[in-house]
Amino acid sequence: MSLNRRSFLKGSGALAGAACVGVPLPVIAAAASAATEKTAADGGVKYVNTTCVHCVNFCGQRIKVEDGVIRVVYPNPDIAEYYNHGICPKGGAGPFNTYNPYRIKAPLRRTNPKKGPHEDPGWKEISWDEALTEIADKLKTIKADDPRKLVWHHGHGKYLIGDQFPKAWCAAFGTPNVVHRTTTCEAARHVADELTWGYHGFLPDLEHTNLLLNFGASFYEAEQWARWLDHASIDAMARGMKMVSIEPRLSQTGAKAAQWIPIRPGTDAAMLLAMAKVLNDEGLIDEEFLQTYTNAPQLVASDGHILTDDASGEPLVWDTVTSKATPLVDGVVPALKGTYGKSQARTAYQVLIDSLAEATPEHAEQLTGVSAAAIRDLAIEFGRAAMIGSTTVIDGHKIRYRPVAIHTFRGLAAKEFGVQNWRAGQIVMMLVGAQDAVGGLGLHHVYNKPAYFEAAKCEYPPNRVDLQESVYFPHATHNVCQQVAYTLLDPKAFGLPYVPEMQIFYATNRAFSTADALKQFEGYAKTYNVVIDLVLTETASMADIVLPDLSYLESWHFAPTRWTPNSGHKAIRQPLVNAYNIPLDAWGTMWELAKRVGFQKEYVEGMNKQWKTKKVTFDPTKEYTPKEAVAVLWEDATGTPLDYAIEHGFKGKHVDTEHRYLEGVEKQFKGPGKPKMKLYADQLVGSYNTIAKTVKEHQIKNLDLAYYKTALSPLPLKEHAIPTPHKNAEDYPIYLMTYKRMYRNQAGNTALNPILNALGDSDSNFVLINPVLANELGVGEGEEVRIETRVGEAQGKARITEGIRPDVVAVSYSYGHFSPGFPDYAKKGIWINQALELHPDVISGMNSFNDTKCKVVKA
Ligand SMILES: Nc1nc2c(c(=O)[nH]1)N[C@H]1C(S)=C(S)[C@@H](COP(=O)(O)OP(=O)(O)OC[C@H]3O[C@@H](n4cnc5c(=O)[nH]c(N)nc54)[C@H](O)[C@@H]3O)O[C@H]1N2
Ligand SMILES: Nc1nc2c(c(=O)[nH]1)N[C@H]1C(S)=C(S)[C@@H](COP(=O)(O)OP(=O)(O)OC[C@H]3O[C@@H](n4cnc5c(=O)[nH]c(N)nc54)[C@H](O)[C@@H]3O)O[C@H]1N2
Ligand code: SF4
Ligand SMILES: [Mo]
Repeated sequence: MSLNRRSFLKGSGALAGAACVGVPLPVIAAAASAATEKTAADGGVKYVNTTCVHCVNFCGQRIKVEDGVIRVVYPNPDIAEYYNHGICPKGGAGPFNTYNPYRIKAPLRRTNPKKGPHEDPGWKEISWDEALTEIADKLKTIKADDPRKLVWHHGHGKYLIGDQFPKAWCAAFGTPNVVHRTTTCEAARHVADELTWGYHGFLPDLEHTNLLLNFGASFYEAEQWARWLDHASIDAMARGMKMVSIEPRLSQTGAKAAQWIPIRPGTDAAMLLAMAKVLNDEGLIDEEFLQTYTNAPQLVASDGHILTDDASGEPLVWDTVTSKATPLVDGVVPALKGTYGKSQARTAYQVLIDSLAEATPEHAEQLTGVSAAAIRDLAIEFGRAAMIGSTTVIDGHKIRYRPVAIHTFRGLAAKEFGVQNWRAGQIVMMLVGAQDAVGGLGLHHVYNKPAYFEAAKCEYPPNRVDLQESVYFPHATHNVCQQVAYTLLDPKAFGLPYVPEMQIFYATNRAFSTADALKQFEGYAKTYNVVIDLVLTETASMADIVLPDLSYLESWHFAPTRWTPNSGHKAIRQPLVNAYNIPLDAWGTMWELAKRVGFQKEYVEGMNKQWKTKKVTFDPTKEYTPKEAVAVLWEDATGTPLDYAIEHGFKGKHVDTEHRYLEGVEKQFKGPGKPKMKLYADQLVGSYNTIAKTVKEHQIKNLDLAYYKTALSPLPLKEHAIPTPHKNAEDYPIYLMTYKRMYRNQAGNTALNPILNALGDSDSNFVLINPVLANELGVGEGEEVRIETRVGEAQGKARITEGIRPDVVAVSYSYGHFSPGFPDYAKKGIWINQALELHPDVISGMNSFNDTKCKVVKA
C-alpha cells in the first residue's frame, strides 16, 4: 500500500488518537479514505464543511453526520492549500464533548449562599424565563445606578462568537469592563510587538527559513498556529532547515529539532542579550537595516528621551556628511554608533552597545545555565546564516533575504518580564535585518496602530476594574484578566471610583487558569455572578446562576481563522446537531438580555461599529437569529451569499509577493520621512515619567517606582532575566514551570472527554523530574512527590525523564480539576496554578507562569 503525504494527512488527523493505542497511522488513513468514499452515496449521510473552534487553531473540518448523529471528523481537504492539512486528537474527539452527558442542560440557580472553591453550590434547575428575568432585573438595577459595576469576562468565548459582540453589548450597556483572557495567554508577546513595530502577530517565513530558533513555542502540542506550523516546519526541515529548540523542558517540538538547548526558565532575555553582544562584537550586524528602518541612529539624550527637532518635532540623527544633528531626510547619512553634539547624545544603537557591556555569554551562562560556548556558537551560526546584505528576486521583486527566524509563543511571553524577553528576541532579529525579509519573520499589519509608538496615557484613577492602561499596567492593550479579582478585594487601594457588583463569565474558567489561583476565588465571592459554559467548571462553582450554551458543533458563527505567510481565508461554523435541545446559545442569550433590559437598538448599532460592517450591515430595527447575524457578517466580508459558506465552509485567497514582503516593514519604515521600528523603545521612557509624576501627585502607595523604572527600561536588561522569585525565594531551590499537553485544551471541557482520556496516560498528569534530581530526592518513577512554593502546594506522581533540566520540575495544565460538577474521571492529576506565584509583567499586565521557585519532597 502506498499513500502520498497529502492523502495520508487528509485521513490521519481524524483518527490520530487511535494511533496512540497501537494502530499504525497509514492503516487508519487508508480505512478512513475508503470509509468516506463508500458512505458518500449512502442515504441519511451528509458531509458538512465547518470550522473547529474547539481550540484556537480554527481548523477546517469536514464532518460526517449520519441520521442526525455526528460520526467522524475529518480535516477539510480543500483548505489544505490555505491552512491545515490534518487535525488533532482533540478535534477528532470533539463530538464527545458535545455529546458529553455531564453538560449543563438547563439553567441552574445556586441554593448555598456560601461561595468558595470547595463549596457545593447546591444547584437547582430553573426555567430559562426565570433565569433570564432574574439576570435582567439585576442588570436593570445596575444600569440605572452605575453601569460600570458590571464586569463581563470571556476567554474562549472571544472566538466562539467573536469579541465584537461582547464589546458592542457592554458598550451599549454602559460598562468599560469587558475582559478577555489574553494576559493569561500571550499578551506580553503582543505588547512587545506593538512597542517595536506598531502591531502584533508574526510567523516565520518557513518556505525559505534555513535556521529557526524556537524559544518555547510548542507547535506539535499547543500553539495558536500549530496546524500550519506543523506541516510547514516539517516541510522546511525536509528541505534542510535547521530547528534549534531553546526550552527548559524537551517538548514534542524540541524532540523534532536538530538541537535542544535546555535553558533555565525565566532567563531567556539573558541569553538573547548575550547573543546580541556576540553579533555586535563579531560585526555580524545589518548596519543598513538599522540605519534605514529602525531608530538605531536616533540620538538619545542623557535622560533617555530621543532628541527631536525644535521646528518639526522629528527625531534627530547625527548626519555624518554635515556633522550636524538633523532629522533623517534625503541626503543624510546617519551615524549608527557614537556620541555627538554639545549634549553628548548617544545614538540608540550606541546605548544598546553600552548596555550590553556586561552581557557576556559568560554572564548569561550563570543566569541561564546554558554554556557560554553554546551561546556564542549559536549567535555566530545565526549571524552567518542570516546572509546579511543579500537579496533575492521573487516575482520580479528584489527583496531582502535573511533566512533566519526566532519564533516564540508563551515560552518568552508567559513570565514576569515577558515584554522585555520578547523585545530581546526582536532586537536580535533587527540586528541582522530579518523582519519581513524572505526567510525571516513575517510581521502582521505592520504599524497598523501608530498609537503603540506613543507613551501610554497611564490613567489614574483607573476607569476599568482590570486597571488596563492605567498607571499600574500602562501598555496593557489586551486587558488584565487576572487583576479583576485583586481589584475586587480592595477597589479603594487601586483608586477605582466604583465597586463592581456583578460579573458575567462567558466561556472561561478564569479562576482555575491563572497563577496564584485561590486569590481569584476570593475576588469572585464579592459579586453576583452569572456563568455561561458547557460544563460546571470551578468558576461556575462561584456563580449565582449558570446558563447552558450550545457547543461549537451546534451553533452558528462567522468563525475566526488563521492567516499564513501566503494566504488568508474567511470561514463559518455551522450547527450539525443539538444534542440536548438547548434553546439558546450565548449569542441568543445576549440578544435576549439586551432586549429585556432595553438596549437592543444600541447593541445592534454597536455591532456595526465593532465588526466594521460596510456593504451589508445590521439593521437596528430588526430581530436577528444567530444564522441571520452570521449571514450579515459573511456577506459583508466576502461578497458571496451565505449558501456558499454553508456548502464550502470557507473561502480562501493567496496573497501576492508584494503583500507578503513589501507592504509591511519595507513600506512603513524604510528611508527618510517614515516612522522607525523601535530598536530602542523610547515610549517606555515617556510612560515611566508619567507614572512617576502620577504616583507623586496622587500619593499612590501600592506602586514601587524603582521596580517600574527597571521594568519599563527602553532596552531589555539582564534584570529582566531575574524574576522576583528567582531573587527572593531563597529557600526554594528548584525552578517550577508549566506547559500544555496535546490531550487537554484549556481549563474545562476537554477534561471530560472520554476519548482524550483513553490515550495511554492522558487522563492524568505528573511532575517531570530529571534522574539527577530524582536520585537526590530518592524518588522513583511513579512515586508521589510534593511541590511546595511560597503560595501553595501540589502533589502528584513523578515522571522521571532526561527531557528536563535537573534544576527544574514541570507540571502540565488543565489537570486536577475539583469542581463538584465534574465526574471523578475528569478530576485526576495535578492542579499547579494555586502553587504558582503571580508577578505580572507591569508593562503588559501579563500573568507569570514560569517564574516560580519551589521545594520538591518525596511525599
Ligand atoms: N498552568 C498553566 N496555566 C495556564 C496555561 C498553561 O499553559 N499552564 N495556559 C494559559 C492560557 S494560554 C490560557 S489562554 C488560559 C485559558 O484559560 P481559560 O480562560 O480558563 O480557558 P478558555 O479556553 O478561555 O475557557 C475555557 C472554558 O470555556 C468553556 N467552553 C468551551 N466551549 C464552550 C462553548 O461553546 N460555550 C461556552 N459557553 N463555554 C465553552 C470550557 O468548558 C471552559 O470552561 O489559561 C492559562 N493558564
Ligand atoms: N493541546 C493544546 N493546544 C493548545 C492549547 C491547549 O490548551 N491545549 N491552548 C491554545 C492556547 S490558548 C495557546 S496560548 C497556545 C500556547 O501555545 P504554546 O506557547 O506553544 O504552549 P505552552 O505549553 O503554553 O508554552 C510553550 C512552551 O514554553 C516552554 N517554556 C516554559 N517556560 C519557558 C521559559 O522560561 N523559556 C522558554 N524558552 N520556554 C519555556 C514550555 O515548556 C512549553 O513547551 O496553545 C494553544 N493550543
Ligand atoms: S488543533 Fe484545535 S482547532 Fe484544530 S482540530 Fe484540534 S482542537 Fe480543533
Ligand atoms: Mo492561550
